[in-house]
Amino acid sequence: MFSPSDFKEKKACIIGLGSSGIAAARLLLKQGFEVLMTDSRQEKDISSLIKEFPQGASWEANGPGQEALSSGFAVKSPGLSWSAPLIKKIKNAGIPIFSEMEVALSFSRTDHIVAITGTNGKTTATTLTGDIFNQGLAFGQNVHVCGNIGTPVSACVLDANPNDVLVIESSSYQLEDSSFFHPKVSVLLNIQPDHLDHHGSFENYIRAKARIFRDQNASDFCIFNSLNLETVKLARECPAQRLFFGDDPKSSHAWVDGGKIHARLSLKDSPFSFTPPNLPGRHNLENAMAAILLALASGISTRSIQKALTQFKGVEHRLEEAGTYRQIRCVNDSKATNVDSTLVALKAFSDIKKRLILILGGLDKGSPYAPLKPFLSQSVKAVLTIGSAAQKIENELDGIVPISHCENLDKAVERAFEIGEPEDILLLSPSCASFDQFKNFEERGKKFKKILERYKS
Ligand code: UMA
Repeated sequence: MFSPSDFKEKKACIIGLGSSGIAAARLLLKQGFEVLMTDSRQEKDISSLIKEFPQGASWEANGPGQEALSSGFAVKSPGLSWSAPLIKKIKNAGIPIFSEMEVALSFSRTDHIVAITGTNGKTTATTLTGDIFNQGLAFGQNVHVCGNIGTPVSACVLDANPNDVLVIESSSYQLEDSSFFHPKVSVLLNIQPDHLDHHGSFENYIRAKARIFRDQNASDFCIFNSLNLETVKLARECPAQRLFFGDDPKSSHAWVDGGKIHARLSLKDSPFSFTPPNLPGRHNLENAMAAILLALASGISTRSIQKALTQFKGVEHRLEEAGTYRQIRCVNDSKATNVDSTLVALKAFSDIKKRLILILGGLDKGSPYAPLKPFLSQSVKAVLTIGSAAQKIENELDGIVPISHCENLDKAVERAFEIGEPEDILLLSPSCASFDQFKNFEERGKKFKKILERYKS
């Protein structure tokens, strides 16, 4: 466990010059540490970032150099694998390595921490949780939403006063690295195989996820999805009070019935009833059930919870309603960078028979596209392929639905409006990374929305 006093006067080596590394460097400089930032990339690949480096920190490319290997401790960015040569060399030099999140939290003045993890849905559940806290906190109290969602914990931890709440979206990478992490309320939304290249095996990925509750105690809460086998199995080893969302009112703390979410902290209690956010899909009900239980366990009033649920419009690029153009409803799910995420989207539209026009493609991630087949034949009238994965997708999905090869988003949208009819749904849910044609999935989603504007009638 990282304790700043153990490393006073020691030089900090920040590993990885992404957003986490830069924020951690800034935080440690403010705390009076000498800071060196290292990255395995060449200098030419870092030059555009230099303007973001905090004043007072030294840095090196092509690391680790001698200076890095003589540091007192190191801070690891979450995306770096423990098998990366950069990490291995620093570890082999006997330098203790801590995660960015753990180092950041060692400077926290608040212990009001809630954390959300899961393979899918964590950004939506985290955003909704932040909104609920914003509605429900007392005057003068603030909520800081951070972590995997995009703002590193290091970037906001010093802004949090002792009464404030940190709502942390926690990825398996951040959890794997944390030797100590103690949220008062945690959520395990679901676990499906993901990031196996990083973790080495599904078992390692599950062990990383389990760290969300490992350091909790009996006065804390952990929320599980009773319909997800892996989270149910993990619940057995959880030291906190366990709350389950599911579909059985007898054994669940939250469930859906008659269009309402019913939730309670004890199976003996009568439930409170809430109207869920107006968003498509069972997964969004699960995200809402988790956020409601988290809020009840944190003492937020039912009135504030309902207000936030009513106002919640979802998260940009996650099944985001992108408008209706020429009577075709358009949905931006650019965040779907893997097949599982596209499956979640297709399940959300499973009652739409043959009315979906689906844009697939981008940079292939090595997984098969075959799991999409049953949903394609049920709901999809045409697939439009883009990007470098197009050919692979066309080969694997051949014969299921008509496929048009469109190369890029512009052409795909153009084709969609050629073949689309009133009440069809155009869904961008690519199953692929975006890096072959875009900076990231956000840029891809924004481009999609921009192109759609041309079709205003
Ligand atoms: N690097 C090396 N050598 C290597 C590999 C990487 O030097 O062998 C360097 C890279 O050159 C780069 C840095 O390490 O400079 C990258 O660090 P990073 O990958 O941790 O990226 P950050 O910008 O710090 O972003 C991270 C999270 N990224 C990952 O976990 C991959 C962001 O989650 C998160 O928002 C951010 O911290 C703030 O907490 C993104 C993500 O994709 C959204 N997360 C995964 C997911 O959601 O599936 C887990």
